[in-house]
Parts: sequence; C-alpha cells; structure tokens
Amino acid sequence: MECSKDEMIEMFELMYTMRRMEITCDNEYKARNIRGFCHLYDGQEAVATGIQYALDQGDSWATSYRCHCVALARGGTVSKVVGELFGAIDGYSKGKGGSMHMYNKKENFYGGAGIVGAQVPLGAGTAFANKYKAKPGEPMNVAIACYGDGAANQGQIWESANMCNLWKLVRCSKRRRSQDWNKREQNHSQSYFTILPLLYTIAHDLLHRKQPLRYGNLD
Ligand SMILES: Cc1ncc(C[n+]2csc(CCOP(=O)(O)OP(=O)(O)O)c2C)c(N)n1
Repeated sequence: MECSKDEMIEMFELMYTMRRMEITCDNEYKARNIRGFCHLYDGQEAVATGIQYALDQGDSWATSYRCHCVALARGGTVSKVVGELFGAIDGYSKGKGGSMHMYNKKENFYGGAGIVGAQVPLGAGTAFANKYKAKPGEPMNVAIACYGDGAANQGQIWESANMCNLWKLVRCSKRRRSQDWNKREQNHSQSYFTILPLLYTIAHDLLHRKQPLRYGNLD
C-alpha cells in the first residue's frame, strides 16, 4: 500500500471537512435556509477521498447529483459548495445549479447530474476525449464516472458500457446504498461487477478505494 503519513493526514482532514460541511448543510436545509434539493454525501467521504488521491490532475471525473464532496475533493472550497446551495453568485455554478449541479472544468470535474445515470455517458465521453487527446507514448488520463446502484439498471449505463468496451475505455465505480430504489424488485442482479468490467472495491474503506484505482490508472 503506497500511502505516506502526510498523505494520510491530508486525507483525514479532507474527510473531516466533508463531514462537517455536510452536517452543516443538513442543518441549514432542515432550517429551510437552503431551498430546493439537498443531496448529502456524509458517510461516503472515503469514496471521494480515495478516488481523488488515486487520480492525477488531468484525469476527469463525473458523478451523480450527490456531488458536494466530490466538488470539494476535486479542487473546490467549502465556501463555493455551500455558497452554491444558498444560490450565491460566488457559488460553484454561480448560484444557478444548486445542490445537484456543480462543475469545475479547470479541475476536470464534470458534475453533478440531476438525471439518474446521466453522468455515465458523460464519463464515457470524457474517457474518449482523454484517449483521443493522448500523445503517442505518453500516459493517458483516465475518466471516472460514479453512479449509485439505483442507477445501475439504467439503459444509458449499458449503452455506455458497450461503447466503452468497443473503444476499450471502461472505468467505473459502484456501491451498495440506493436512496429509495428497491434493489430486489428493480434490479435483476446486484453483482454488476461480474457483468461489466469493473474494478471491485470496498466502497467505504479509504485505502481500499485509493489503491485499486491507482492500479487501474497505471495499467
Ligand atoms: C432518470 C431518472 N429517474 C428517476 C429519478 C428520480 N430519482 C432521484 S434519486 C433516485 C434514486 C437513485 O439511487 P442511486 O443512484 O443509488 O443514488 P443515491 O441517491 O442512493 O445516491 C431516483 C430514482 C431521476 N432523478 N432520474
């Protein structure tokens, strides 16, 4: 396992900040100071942190509407994330996107998608772009698309997987905590990793998250 003491401390600080930020957002939402949607990420801090520390700056990342902490991990600040939730002009998306729509092109962060699963074709597109732009003989940037298991039976995910396999592009992330979809009734299989070419990791174990992605990044 490659992880220095300094890196461990940095990662802990990031996860701690995420947790405090999300609990504050939760309180503000319940006090009705944040309007519209508010999709929180507390409990999953290790996922975003492990991925971020496995990535290089040039790698691209798209995720679901549950994006506050991914935005933070991907070069964001607490004030920009929270500002966005309050509709402030200096929020992540100038206060026009809210909880579900935060972007940071400079840091290769592509949202924030309100439509369940929509980030996966987007992720496939950024993977294609990374491959297209890679210079011969030089390492290629990877693209990450995170989705929940409630999204896993979406047609667009399977179409993207098919295209990614044709183009040899696939990198995915999965977890097992759907917000409100009944897994047994709506999903034929919960073992997606046996069907799609995924790297299977233990979602909430920070180092287990970081290391396989690093491996996937380097192969
Ligand atoms: C195409 C589409 N269908 C339905 C919805 C309504 N919806 C919002 S969240 C959600 C559950 C998604 O579960 P999951 O992908 O596991 O994400 P989680 O909220 O659990 O992180 C649904 C069905 C939507 N936003 N988009």
